[in-house]
Amino acid sequence: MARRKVAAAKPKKVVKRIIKKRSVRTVTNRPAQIKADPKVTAPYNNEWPELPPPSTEPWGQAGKALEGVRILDFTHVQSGPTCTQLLGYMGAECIKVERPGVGDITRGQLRDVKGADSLYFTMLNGNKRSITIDSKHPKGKEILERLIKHCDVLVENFAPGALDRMGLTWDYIHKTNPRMIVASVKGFGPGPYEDCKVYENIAQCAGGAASTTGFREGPPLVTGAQIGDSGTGLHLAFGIVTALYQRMRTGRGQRVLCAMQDGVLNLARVKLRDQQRLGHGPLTEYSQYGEGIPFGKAVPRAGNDSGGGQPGWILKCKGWETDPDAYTYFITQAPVWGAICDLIGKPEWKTDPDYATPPARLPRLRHIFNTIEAWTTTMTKFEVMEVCNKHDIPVGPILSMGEIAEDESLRATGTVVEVDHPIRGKYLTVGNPVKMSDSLTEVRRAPLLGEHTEQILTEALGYSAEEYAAIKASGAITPPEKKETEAA
Ligand code: CAO
Repeated sequence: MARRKVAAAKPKKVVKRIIKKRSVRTVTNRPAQIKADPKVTAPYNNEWPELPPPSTEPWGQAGKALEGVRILDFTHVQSGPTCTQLLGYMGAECIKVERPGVGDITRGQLRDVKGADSLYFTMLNGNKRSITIDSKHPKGKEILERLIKHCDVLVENFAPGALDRMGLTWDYIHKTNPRMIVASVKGFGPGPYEDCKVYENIAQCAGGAASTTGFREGPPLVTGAQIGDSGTGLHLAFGIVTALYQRMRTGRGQRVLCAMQDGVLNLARVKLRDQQRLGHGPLTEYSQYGEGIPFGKAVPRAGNDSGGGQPGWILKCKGWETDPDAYTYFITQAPVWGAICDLIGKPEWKTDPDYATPPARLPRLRHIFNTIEAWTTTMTKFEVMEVCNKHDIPVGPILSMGEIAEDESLRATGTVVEVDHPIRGKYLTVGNPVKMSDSLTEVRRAPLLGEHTEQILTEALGYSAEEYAAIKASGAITPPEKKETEAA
């Protein structure tokens, strides 16, 4: 709106140029009939007349963001399931296909309650229905064909080539349903490693995160945040939603590929930034610089140094001797340096040329943080937070998972959600980290193996009761009969 007003105030020639420039950037693929109607004076961008008028429903009651989108969820372990769970949180209908009798391998991994699906599985597969299908059985293939026609997106993270070996090649899928989007997570993109199987930590290593994590004197470290799996799942979800948006114009699906190496590198991009900066001199904000230790050819591990331009470090707080998480992250942000000096009892540092400016402080960071730590150890991490916040000093307590599980505000916002499960009972899961004012998230428990097989076959895919009975008898949706010796 504001941009339009500015354009209207300019002389005609200039206006023309602005419109031309803008159309090149945003309107390239728009069908010819979609043109702004000069008669329409609605106070919104009316270059999209195919959109309905703005809803007058109360916020949150106009449906969910991805309502109507059907996902054929062929995912397992972590990366793929994170992606489809997020789409499910946004309102997409997720049909999870699992191998009869076996299911997603994580159902049985790291089990804490005997006979119940693990938290590994239940925390990654909420808001989905489960159907068991043997994808290599002829009848199973027939059901999958119906599912491909029924759904909008197929999401998978099998080992390279596994989907093709099931007969579900891109050509076959595209021919069967040209609107279908096929989204995949693989360990590596095309290249020397494309056929490799990959798990989380391999991706953290190959994506550059591990070599830049940890302490200089120690080995490379992986992080607890699952940036390879959940991080790539998140990237894939973004790709899928974008492909759905493009499909509105083109009418056709496309392939979306997220390699875990690429996803990790995307999250570690500031380290590739530093790699290039190294060519122009030492990385002055790294503590190593202040300690007079020369840099090598590649970005070193920087311990708890802040990744940005404002130096930071993890400091002990009261109780650190017995509580492994009694620490705070402390950032000596330049604009609040004066307040920091006053709080820690060093007002003279505000004018001392050795401490007054950020460049002067760089070679003394270790001493500065030791001095601040002498102050933070007199308070708990929460007291440090309270005192510093009053002065706009950026600090953050190191929260343990125990503290996060109990955090009332995270529960209130739906970031941590308690879910009830028929076998394991109540468990905590992470809800939707993305909050939308008009698409509210309901978190539903993970399905039991094959819980919705009959429902999906008969209600969604239209098989009659007789056909369902025949499918069941064929062995396509049930575990293979155990041989006598196996059963014994
Ligand atoms: N019916 C019949 N067969 C099925 C089936 C079904 N419903 N679902 C799966 N299968 C089969 C597959 O077709 C495959 O068989 P073939 O190898 O004979 O073609 C087989 O099960 C195993 O699939 P897989 O190779 O993907 O599984 P794996 O346990 O050996 O490997 C993993 C797991 C994660 C290493 C691999 O899938 C992978 O590299 N995926 C891509 C990267 C990724 O997502 N990694 C992150 C995982 S989370 O840490």
